[in-house]
Amino acid sequence: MTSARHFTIVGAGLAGSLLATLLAKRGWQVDIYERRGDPRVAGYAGGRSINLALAERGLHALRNAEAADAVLEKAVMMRGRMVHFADGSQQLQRYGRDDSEVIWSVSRGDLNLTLIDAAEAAGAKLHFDRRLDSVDFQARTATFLGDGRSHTAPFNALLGADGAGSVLRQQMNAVTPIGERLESLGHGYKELEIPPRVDGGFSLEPHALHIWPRGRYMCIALPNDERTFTVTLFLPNHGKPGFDTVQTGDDARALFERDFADALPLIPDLENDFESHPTGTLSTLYLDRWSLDDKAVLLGDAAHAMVPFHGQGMNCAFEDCVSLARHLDEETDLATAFAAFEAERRPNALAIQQMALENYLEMRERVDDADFLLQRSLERALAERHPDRFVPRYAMVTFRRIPYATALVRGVVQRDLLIEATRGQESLDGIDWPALDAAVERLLPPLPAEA
Ligand code: FAD
Ligand code: E1W
Repeated sequence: MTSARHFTIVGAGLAGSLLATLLAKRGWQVDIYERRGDPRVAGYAGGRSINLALAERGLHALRNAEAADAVLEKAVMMRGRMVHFADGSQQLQRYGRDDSEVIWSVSRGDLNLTLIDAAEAAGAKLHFDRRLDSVDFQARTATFLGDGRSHTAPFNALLGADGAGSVLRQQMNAVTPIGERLESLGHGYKELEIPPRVDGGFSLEPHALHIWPRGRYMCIALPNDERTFTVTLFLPNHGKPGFDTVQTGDDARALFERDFADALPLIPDLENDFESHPTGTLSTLYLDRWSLDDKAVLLGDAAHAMVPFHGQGMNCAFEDCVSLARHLDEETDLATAFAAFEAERRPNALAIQQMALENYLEMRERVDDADFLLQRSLERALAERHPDRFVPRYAMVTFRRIPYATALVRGVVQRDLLIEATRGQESLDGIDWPALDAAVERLLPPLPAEA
């Protein structure tokens, strides 16, 4: 591909700043417009520490941008989920086989700062306090608002990394319908903080993602490198409990006293956190089309926002960036590159959106269920007997880079095998191993090794 290329990226969030780095490193001209102020000057908008789980797909994309080491320096390793049962007991359920199969808790603000620095160092031109307001696709101009006035800039191609509420998406849809469908989950979330202990240490096991599953709802907590945890309470919008009945700090305390008693003493500002932090909404966004000929393409949450229960929204957005950069390398014209990107990524986005929805049910009501635990123990046994064929779905999503759509299909085959083989069993003693091994070899071709 020629080097006389110019891209205008909308949004310097996680995907936008990584994409800017990847494209600028190819010697292309990149302008990136961000609604918020420069976080290096103003501090990261929001201020609170919010963290995200970074897994292999995201890490691999960061390696591509030579940003992985800087990110891992401040990350906290999470080896498994620590399940906090209603009776107060806890259990660490390892995610992977060993410490090569772990996930990382990273601060959203720090990560964004690192990527903005990387984009600038690679040669991208950053424009802060510039909110995309409208696009004239005919004239190829985009109008941004900021500093109390409007700024119109010509563009060659617009790359939309402006998040779930994408203005670029709305502007594209106004000229050619892109089949937008927003499916609300009917549950929301609230973030709360666990400070360090008085001696400065972590208040909970640091190397785990903590989960308090409670049937229709749950809490999770991820560690921050400054020894705090960010707790996220997920609740239905309506019901008992629900955000319509749990409204005040006192209501929240009563809920925690009843259902999250071991977490309550760790959250000293529960009432204030609950009342002062906004309640987040959760939805899945489906689009029929992500691109508009050679003029614009969407990626990340702007194209496929998902519910957060697999911890893959950012990981998937980062994978989008690597894919788009590769298609721009490989195809000679932009329209073909955008179409090829969309054809590759849309089925995979759909697959992880579905798996993320399924994981909410699994997290909140199944991690403490006996049938489920027996299936998981058979799953571990089969994974050991057939390491190249039987890879648990969670591991395919989290520790591998095979397409999400492949993980979804193989996951269905594996789940059916597990259900069938454990039907009526109380332990693994009665398993017909030769028959099961034969079924695995028949139904699950070996997965290719990953470089
Ligand atoms: P964003 O990060 O939202 O970035 C969009 C950027 O565009 C922002 O900087 C915004 O200011 C800017 N912008 C918006 N509008 C305009 C405009 N009009 N003009 C200019 N700029 C604009 N993912 C994981 O992988 N792991 C997790 O553990 C995880 N946990 C999550 C927990 C919760 C509660 C939620 C809600 C999400 C979680 N996610 C997680 C998902 C993850 O946050 C998103 O998938 C990810 O942020 C998407 O990146 P993005 O760059 O597409 O969008
Ligand atoms: C992860 C917000 C969030 C982020 C996550 C995960 C979960 C539950 C949530 C999925 C998981 C890391 N998960 N954890 N344990 N089993 N599945 O793996 O990111 Cl709610």
